[in-house]
Amino acid sequence: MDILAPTTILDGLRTRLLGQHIVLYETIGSTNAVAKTLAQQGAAEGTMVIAEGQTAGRGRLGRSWLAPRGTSLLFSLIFRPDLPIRRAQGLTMICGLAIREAIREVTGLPAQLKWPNDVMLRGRKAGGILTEVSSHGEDLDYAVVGIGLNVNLPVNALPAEFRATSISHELGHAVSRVGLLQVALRHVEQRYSALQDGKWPVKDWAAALQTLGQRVELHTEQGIWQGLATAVDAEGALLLRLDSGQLKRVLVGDIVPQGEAKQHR
Ligand code: BT5
Repeated sequence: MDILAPTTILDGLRTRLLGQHIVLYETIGSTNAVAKTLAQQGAAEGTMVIAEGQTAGRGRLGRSWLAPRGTSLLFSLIFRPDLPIRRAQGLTMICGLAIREAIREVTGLPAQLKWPNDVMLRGRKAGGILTEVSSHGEDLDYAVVGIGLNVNLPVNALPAEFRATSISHELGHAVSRVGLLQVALRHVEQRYSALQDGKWPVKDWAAALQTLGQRVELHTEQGIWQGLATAVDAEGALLLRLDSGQLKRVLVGDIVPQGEAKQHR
């Protein structure tokens, strides 16, 4: 098992901003919760909170993120972007794209993304992204993007109904979490600086989504719909063509390939 330590992470990191200030825990409730507190207290953009284990790792909509200690990358980044709040999904997009690129670069595995926030390997979930924001009126004050990635994790350590996988499971051997993290942070930084220069990532994101063009079942708090996932709009909402022909726009939900719906939750 490789050990996460600020000195080894900083050694060869080669970013200007991201991860230059590291707050590391052996075990913490949730790195997102800590990062939000630090952001409220004025922590610098690029600050990274990272942990070997979490006791209250969170997903979206009150769900949990599970990761046996020492097996995963569990980290949260603080951003202070010049963006309206309705564009916050752009941060989820760039981080998803960067993680996908890092996995491809370091392992050669053809990682994909799944709308809205999953990192996928061979059709199974290997990682998730949780973006939490604080705003001043229409504008973002700060955003915390939390990333959980199953790196060196035996798949049977997680409940079967998660339909999860990990990098080591797909590769057949362990990889260096520090090396993967460094590459990921470099890619996030490149994409973040493009975003700050006004390059909106939705086109790249849509191209990386395995979801588009599939018939899916979409679960939302308002109900369940079936249809064809046709596109995403600029804000990252999914456009679903219902069987009735109506086009439905959804910002928050979970999408499951048809036939797998019952195993999902
Ligand atoms: C997510 O939520 O996928 C976002 C997960 C973000 C976790 C990171 S870890 C570092 C940072 N600090 C935090 O506290 N959180 C972030 P969602 O789309 O709601 O998916 C959650 C669902 O994924 C759960 O209900 C399970 O079904 C499944 N799940 C939980 N742990 C998993 C794992 N290790 N691998 C694959 N699936 C998992």
